Amino acid sequence: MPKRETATRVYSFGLWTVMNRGADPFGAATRAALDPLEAISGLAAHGAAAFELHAEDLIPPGSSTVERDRLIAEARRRMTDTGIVCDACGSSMFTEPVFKDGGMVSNEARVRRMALARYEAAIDVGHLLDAPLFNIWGGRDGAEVDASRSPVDALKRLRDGFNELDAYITRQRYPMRLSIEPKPNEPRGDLYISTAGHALGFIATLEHPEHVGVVLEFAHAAMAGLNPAHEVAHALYAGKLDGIHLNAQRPLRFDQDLRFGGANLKDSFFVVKLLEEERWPGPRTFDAHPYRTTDEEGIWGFVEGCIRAYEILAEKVRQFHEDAEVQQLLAEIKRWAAPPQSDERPATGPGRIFAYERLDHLVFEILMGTR
Ligand code: XUL
Ligand code: MN
Repeated sequence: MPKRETATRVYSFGLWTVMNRGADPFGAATRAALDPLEAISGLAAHGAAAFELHAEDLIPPGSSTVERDRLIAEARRRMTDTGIVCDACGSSMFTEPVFKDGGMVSNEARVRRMALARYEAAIDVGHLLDAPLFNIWGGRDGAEVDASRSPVDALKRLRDGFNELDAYITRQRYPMRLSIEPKPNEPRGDLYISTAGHALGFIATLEHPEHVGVVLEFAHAAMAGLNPAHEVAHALYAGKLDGIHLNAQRPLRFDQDLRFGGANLKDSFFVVKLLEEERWPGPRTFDAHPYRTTDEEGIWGFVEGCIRAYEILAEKVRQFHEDAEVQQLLAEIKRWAAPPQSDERPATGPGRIFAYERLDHLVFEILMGTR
């Protein structure tokens, strides 16, 4: 397959992806922790032009201001040396016991305050790394016990929280947008902002909806049993796709975060097709975990594998566009979309020209490399 130019496409990884130690709910870590600074340099050396982080990935909670500043200066040095940029920042407060019943939605006012302070501190870190986006995945903002809180009250708390964070960014004059990353469940039984539709509807209720967009993750859509390309389409249509997290996820399972290309061949193709056809300019970010069986060295193969999977699928998209039979079938479909010239009724019986069966099979052949 010919190598395609990558100049205009930025690949990005969450720092947490390569720092992941292979632990799961049933088993302890299987590899040593990668230092965050090494993660930045390693990603740059293996094809990433950008990275995303939780502030805590770089700066352990409880660090002094001096330590924070040292780590930021060191990260910036790595960024200057390699050319890699930071495209988004967030906070991993969801790991901490104090936020066990939520950050912004907690029933305890003091915890909600702490959550906002924690987000604001992380926004500062993002700004110091020149991140244009602060992405919030509220991993604990959900419930198992619906009797504990009205879901409407939870949404009002989220609204107040997002409005406050937006006001903070404006007050600080940071050139930064806010985004919401929806997910249906995990770690909570149910998260309040579950899908693209939930996020877009919620954003419309904020004081400044124009400051806030969405980051959509392939696996999160798949976990909800939705078509990931259709999810992405909703955000694109609304002009609100601020980020994409690519990975893989088999249905009816826990949040697997598999390497992009590790499952969902056809759905992955259609997500790549959509991003490429729409010329979406944002970074292609991977939010996946190397398998638990992968050792420290294997992590970089995982990184290259994610990028290569995207490149191959983008090449398949190009092949789809250049395939004469595919184009002829699409042209036929288009002809029927033209305004009718007569009052002839649409035929409904057999013989209808929509050759979807063939079109779908051609996609299969292209993906299999048999065409
Ligand atoms: C969790 C998830 C997070 C966010 C960042 O499923 O996707 O890693 O992307 O907090
Ligand atoms: Mn994600």
